[in-house]
Amino acid sequence: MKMFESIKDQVKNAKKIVFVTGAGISQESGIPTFRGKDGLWRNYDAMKLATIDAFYDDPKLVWEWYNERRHNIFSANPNQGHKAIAELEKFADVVSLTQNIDGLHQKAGSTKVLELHGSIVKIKCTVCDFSDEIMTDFTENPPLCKCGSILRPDVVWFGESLPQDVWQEAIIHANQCDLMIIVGTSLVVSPANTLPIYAKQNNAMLIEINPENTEMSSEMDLVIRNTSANALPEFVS
Ligand code: BJW
Ligand code: ZN
Repeated sequence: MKMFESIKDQVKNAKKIVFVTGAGISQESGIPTFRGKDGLWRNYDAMKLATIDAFYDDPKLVWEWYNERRHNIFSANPNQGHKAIAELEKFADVVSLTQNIDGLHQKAGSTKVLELHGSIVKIKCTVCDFSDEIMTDFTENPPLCKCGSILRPDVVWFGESLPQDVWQEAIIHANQCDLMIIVGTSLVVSPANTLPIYAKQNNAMLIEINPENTEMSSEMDLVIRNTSANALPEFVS
């Protein structure tokens, strides 16, 4: 197919490729997205649960949400989309900037992954500087730190800053790339949705892979209206 030949050429000729990924890339691994019909959990709006206020109002409820998601994520496998990106990393300069906390890029074999919004396995204390990784469930909800304060998932909620070192590094990669491929994100959440703007400043080509229109579809050089597990393998085949 001619269209895919030209994409393959773009990929082959690119000096540095940056992927910006969101929940949609893991949808075909059975992990729900945040918005649209998927964005409900027990009738709660996922967007309202992903805030520090929701956590302090009802930490038990927010922990139940993360516990369920952690179970789902641990039993999930990377799909053809994650695998294609990992494959591409073997023969091109590829960095993945992900908003996802599910670790599926790494599980697929990607090694250059920056997690902008934290990770489902990480926890930290709401008061002291304790942090850790969890592989099994806590016996108590909400779990408590040795200092007596409540532990929280080490993820980035609305109104919170992204980890500054990770964010600064992400901007550098976005500034340097000549091809940015934006996959499975609605691009409504800042500051992650500014990454394509940094790339554009370097005259990078922007490709979007998403079955639906997004906030920035009109800014893209090319839009592929397909799912990521269908579209991404074409980039490496
Ligand atoms: C497929 C597919 C398939 C489906 N294949 N595609 C007013 C008050 C306070 C703050 C703000 C405000 N106005 C703006 C802000 C800033 C705020 C923000 O952007 N809000 C907007 C919603 C308006 N941002 C922040 O607060 C950020 N911090 C910040 O700005 O710090 C500075 C600051 C400090 C203090 C005050 C104000 C600013 C932090 C944002 C943190 C976002 N956190 C979450 C939760 C992470 C942890 C967790 O996972 O639980 O991150 S929310 C959620 O949204 C999650 C996601 O990473 C993120 C993005 O969602 P994503 O990935 O795009 O998913 P969806 O569901 O939206 O889209 C899926 C897409 O996939 C769709 O397009 C589908 O079509 C597509 N798709 N199947 C390919 N098979
Ligand atoms: Zn503590």
